[in-house]
Amino acid sequence: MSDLAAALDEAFRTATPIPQPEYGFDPYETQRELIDLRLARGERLTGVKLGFTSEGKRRQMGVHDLILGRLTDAMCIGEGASADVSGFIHPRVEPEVVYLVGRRIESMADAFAPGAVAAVAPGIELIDSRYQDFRFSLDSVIADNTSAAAYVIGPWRAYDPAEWNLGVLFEIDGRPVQVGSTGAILGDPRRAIAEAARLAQATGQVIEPGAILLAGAATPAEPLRPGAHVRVEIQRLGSASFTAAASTAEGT
Ligand code: OOG
Ligand code: MG
Repeated sequence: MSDLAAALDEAFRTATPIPQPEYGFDPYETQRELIDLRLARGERLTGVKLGFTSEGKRRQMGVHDLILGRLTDAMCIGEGASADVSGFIHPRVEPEVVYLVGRRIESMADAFAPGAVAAVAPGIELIDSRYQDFRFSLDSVIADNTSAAAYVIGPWRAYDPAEWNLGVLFEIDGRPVQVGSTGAILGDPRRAIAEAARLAQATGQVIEPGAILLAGAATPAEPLRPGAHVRVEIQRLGSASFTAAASTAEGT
């Protein structure tokens, strides 16, 4: 295993950020090693996530290309739940569209086949860079499993491809903090499954039926403070929310 994968895993487990590496690592290979460490501890893969699909996110983080990360069951926060966030370093939250993958995706052709997407839900992603100051290059954030930390999925609905450009309202403590539209995702979020297929194929992954796909935030991310109530509402799709339980380490 590479030194970088071991260092990122340690940063995750101890909530202690590390300086970002500059060169000498294979981004997707390091990500795979990092996830293998989690699978070896008993976690199970639940799906994949795209990153930097919207201009708002690319501008916020100073990057220019799409990235693919892996999700596990340990990252899932129940809809409406109160989640302990004391184990995160500098968490941020962002609104996501979540797709339920309906068939095995190994190639771009699979992504265009009928039934590739079975259902859709509103979601929230919690990202937490394992690098100091939440700063990274495209390669270093890929190695860090694209900052994936946790996710919430709201109620599933049958997938209707005609409903693709929908309003997004993102609220913290009942106040709107970001407003956008799902059309900001790749210019059309229906492209997400094909982009995920392309990146999965390029990095030697297969997306299994039943996997979830986070299509990438439609707006920039917001810092997550302990105690915050976070909610996303997507037109026609409904809402998802969770509450960040106050950090026990601070005794609050
Ligand atoms: C990387 C993850 C990007 C998205 O939805 O664009 C991402 C980061 O911003 O730290 O999840
Ligand atoms: Mg995201």
